Amino acid sequence: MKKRALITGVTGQDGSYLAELLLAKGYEVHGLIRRASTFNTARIDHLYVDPHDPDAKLFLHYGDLSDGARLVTLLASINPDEVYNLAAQSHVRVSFDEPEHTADTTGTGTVRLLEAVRLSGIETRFYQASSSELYGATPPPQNEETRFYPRSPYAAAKLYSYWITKNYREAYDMFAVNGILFNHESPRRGETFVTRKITRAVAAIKAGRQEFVYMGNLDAVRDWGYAAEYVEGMWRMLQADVPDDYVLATGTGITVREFIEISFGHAGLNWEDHVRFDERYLRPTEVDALIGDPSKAREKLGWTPTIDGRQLAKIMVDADITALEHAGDPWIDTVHLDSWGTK
Ligand code: NAP
Ligand code: F7E
Repeated sequence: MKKRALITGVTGQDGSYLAELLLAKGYEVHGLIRRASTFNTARIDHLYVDPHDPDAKLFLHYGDLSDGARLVTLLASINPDEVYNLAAQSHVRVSFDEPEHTADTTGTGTVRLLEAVRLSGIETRFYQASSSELYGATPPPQNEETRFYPRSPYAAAKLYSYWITKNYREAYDMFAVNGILFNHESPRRGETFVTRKITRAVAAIKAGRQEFVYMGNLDAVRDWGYAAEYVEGMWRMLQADVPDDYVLATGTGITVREFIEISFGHAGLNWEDHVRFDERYLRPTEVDALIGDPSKAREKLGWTPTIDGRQLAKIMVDADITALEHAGDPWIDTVHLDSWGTK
């Protein structure tokens, strides 16, 4: 029997890789998309087949995590075997500017979706996109037992989502799990997250289109992994015999400065000639260091990442240089699932 999945946030970085993975596994995939005045489906356009085509396996539905009634009717009509809640206002710095909106989508949105599962009466497995930001001020290494100490409106909203997911598991015997994912990146990463901001700047500087890039705190340490590998971990969590929460991380941390050095160096540039400081990129409260311990996922799910931040910097620089050379092509992705570890 073909399985059916619903992905919220299907137009995002992770949603696009997860849709690819599930389609490759033979799933029928449904994605929630937001109505916008311009198209917002660039990351999944290569997967889309006209729904009139009998081979169509990806179906998109308008909806929003702020609209609970819509979520109930959608879930009842799709009746998915698996629900992946990836939708969120996911930018930490932006969450300080829009705390209430962030609480509504990144926090309350999760309980709307869980309630929609419960009220529609369907039997489904539920994945919640939790985050290493939950650990915030607690020093590394961080694992499933580490104390949470959120340091932003984003992290506080994700903390609510973490606990409400656990509560629905215990209260209603739902197969509902939290994937506590450390930063994961790719050539599809949103352009304002630090890695992609850096690698796009490197490509533009290399091409002579830009001279400087303005950055905030270069001392922050992050455990950067590769998004295509992390969606495999999400899927594995929903295939387990019992619902549980897992950390996904590489176990290796580097500073923003080192990511910059590697990225510029890979393109034959000296970063100190091009990187300038702008305090607007600082956060009112910063998360100094996140380095995850993925032992539990390795032992119980057999999940092992192969690409760390140093390799990612080079993969992303190459992809952005190629994208710029082919400017006009909306989406150039040099890294696919079948080439893990080869770049
Ligand atoms: P992303 O690229 O920012 O994608 C977010 C997705 O959520 C987009 O599809 C966006 O739609 C959608 N969305 C935002 N608000 C929505 C709303 N109110 N209703 C419906 N959809 C909405 O994020 P990502 O990097 O793929 O991350 C996926 C999830 O994992 C997020 O929940 C994020 O917080 C979490 N997470 C990410 C990381 C990481 O390092 N990437 C680590 C830990 C946890 P539009 O395309 O229309 O904007
Ligand atoms: O910042 C520093 C910044 O915005 C990383 C989200 O996916 O991962 C992500 O959150 C670090 C921070 O990601 C700039 O201060 C310096 O210390 O790429 P980021 P994030 O805040 O770690 C977690 C796990 C999530 O769950 C989130 O959804 O880089 N930094 N200068 C900068 N950051 C940005 N964005 N821009 C700068 O110019």
